Amino acid sequence: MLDGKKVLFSGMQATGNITLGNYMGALKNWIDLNNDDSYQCFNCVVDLHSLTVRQDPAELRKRARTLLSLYIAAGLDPVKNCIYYQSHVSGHAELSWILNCFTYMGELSRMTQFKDKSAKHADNINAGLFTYPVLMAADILLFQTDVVPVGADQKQHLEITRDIAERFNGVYGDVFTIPEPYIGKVGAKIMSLQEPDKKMSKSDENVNATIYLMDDPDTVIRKFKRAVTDSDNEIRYTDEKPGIKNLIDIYSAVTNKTAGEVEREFDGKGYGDFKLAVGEAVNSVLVPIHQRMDELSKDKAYIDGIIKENSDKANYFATKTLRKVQKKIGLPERVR
Ligand code: ATP
Ligand code: LTN
Repeated sequence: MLDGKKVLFSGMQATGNITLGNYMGALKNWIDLNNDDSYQCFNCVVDLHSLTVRQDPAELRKRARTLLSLYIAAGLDPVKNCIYYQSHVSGHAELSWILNCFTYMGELSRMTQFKDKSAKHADNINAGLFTYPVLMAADILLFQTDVVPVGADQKQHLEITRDIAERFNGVYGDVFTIPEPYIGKVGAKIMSLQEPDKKMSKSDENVNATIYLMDDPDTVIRKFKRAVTDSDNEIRYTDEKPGIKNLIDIYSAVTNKTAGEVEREFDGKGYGDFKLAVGEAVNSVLVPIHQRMDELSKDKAYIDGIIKENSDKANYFATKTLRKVQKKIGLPERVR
């Protein structure tokens, strides 16, 4: 708790272009949860995590700034929310080192994301890729976080975060708040438009598989028209029709309608009509974000101000937890 409010923490990597999956599984929930004012929110651009895959320096810097602006363009209020870069708060890396010493090799080697990413980047299986979940645990525990809104693929990382925190608290008393994941009911796992049994991913080589948040309206419509479905032309929410199920999920997430309501709305209509409706619904969300991004790109001073103010704020809270941890484990106190 912070100032009587629950703490919400979440982050996104500054790697690749943000997708509709990132928006529906994560960003949208950050915005919705903050609307009722009952949370103190920290929304981080986890640029240190991005380093686990080789990055072009100029590109990484640009993407990190675009992502931070996108948080605001999508509707996060930079006054209510602490929107900042992970690399501007050194406590993340410091706590991560300490937590590394409370994490077992065995538990890290069970992480499916590590297995997937090391298969994908076989030429660069670095130690950072392996300890990635420990840095994520540090992000979360540094702010005494109560709730972490993420997509379904991050559930395992939340579990290890809780295990590390409980292990630490077991030795030193109640130092860390034990966080809960928040995984939305709709949109927690948006699938590829081309291979609907695979998660929609930033790094998919087939650009038609992924809707990027910055795709223009015509591209969005074209990608939905080409989405892989099946041949029976019936709009029904079932695991046997993964392509249509995914499109219903996307439509539900945008319109707040249930799967049943969507089935009834499109009863008797064909896939062509439905795909067009999904594309138009998605565009109704994306177009205002594009307009706001355009405005923000012209206001460098405004974004700079947010970066400065929020990193000071995040540093203040992070340092509080870090000092407590350092004291508990026996590191020498600072002399003033
Ligand atoms: P990659 O696709 O390259 O593996 P990523 O998009 O999963 O990267 P992040 O940017 O760190 O990696 O993800 C940010 C957030 O978006 C996380 O909370 C994650 O769970 C969520 N997310 C990512 N893809 C999807 C998806 N297809 N559906 C729902 N949520 C998603
Ligand atoms: N691993 C996350 C990104 C991430 C994160 C966090 C999410 C890093 N630190 C802390 C929530 C809270 C991913 O989505 N790939």
